[in-house]
Amino acid sequence: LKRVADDVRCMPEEKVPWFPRQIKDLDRCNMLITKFDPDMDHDHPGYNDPEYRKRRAVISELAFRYKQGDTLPVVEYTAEEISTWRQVYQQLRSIYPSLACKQFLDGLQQLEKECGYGEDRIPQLREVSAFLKERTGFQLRPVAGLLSARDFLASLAFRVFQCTQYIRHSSAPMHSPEPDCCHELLGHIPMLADKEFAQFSQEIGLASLGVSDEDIEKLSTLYWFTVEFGLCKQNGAVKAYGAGLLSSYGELVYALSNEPEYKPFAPEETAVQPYQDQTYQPVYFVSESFEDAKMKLRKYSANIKRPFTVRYDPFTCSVEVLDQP
Ligand code: HBI
Ligand code: FE
Repeated sequence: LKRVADDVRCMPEEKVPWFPRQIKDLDRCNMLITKFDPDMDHDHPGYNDPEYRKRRAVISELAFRYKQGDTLPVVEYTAEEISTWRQVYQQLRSIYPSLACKQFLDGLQQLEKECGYGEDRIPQLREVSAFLKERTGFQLRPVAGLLSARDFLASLAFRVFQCTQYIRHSSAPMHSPEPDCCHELLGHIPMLADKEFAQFSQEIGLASLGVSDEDIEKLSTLYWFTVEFGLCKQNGAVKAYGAGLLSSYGELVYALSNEPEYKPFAPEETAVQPYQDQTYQPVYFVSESFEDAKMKLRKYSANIKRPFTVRYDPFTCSVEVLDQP
């Protein structure tokens, strides 16, 4: 059953999908997709490990109980989990300087200096969220796994990043079929500390509020080829800024190897490009800069059909809904 906005002003026969108006409403943006869940997916590396699945259930429970405004739960990671983190951190850290974009390297360096990032411990969401809040106003909330694209994108409109807190199975430290804390903390967080990128992320979120399923699919594809797998030009070289790349040693090297196809980022085309969530991408989109990507996205979003416009009010952390002029 579709949730329908009760007080969005529009033609009587037009039904606008429900969307959050206040940051508190994000407590309702919790629709999980079980596609890569270790309890459901037979190919998940943790499927045959009851201990791992028990651990995941404990950490999921923290996310299920969380309400907007609560202090973020702390997880005491085990020696085995920290060992997995160490392997991922060491391997990726060594290739970042040559392959990651400047904004990412700056963010990571600050996190290492001021937020306890390093190979010896897994950073806690609570301290990372406080760090981001000071830099770009982004904050984290814990989530138990993959969310529906609509709910995930909606939270970005409020500068809230829904962040998993469990770690991948120790048998496969270099690959995870689903987002985990390595992906979030190494891939996403350093980028969310950049003002321009934070704004880009929020604008995708705002563009998604109340749009049709077809437009959600397109925005979700745009998100995929930018925030997750984006490349950008920097001083004449191409660098990675997508979190899916910056949290996967294999795909990061591959993406910048000249083997795949490269296309210039162009939202109309990017939004309908089929993508891969099981293997490496056959094609990557290259932005001229974040500024340029943001401008192009803005132009694209302005053309999405919606019987109203939205504006974010940072003082009340709420979305104002205005009639189309
Ligand atoms: N859910 N927890 C979580 N993390 C993501 O990065 C994520 C998601 N759901 C959908 C999604 N990403 C993207 O594939 C886009 O569809 C928004
Ligand atoms: Fe991600």
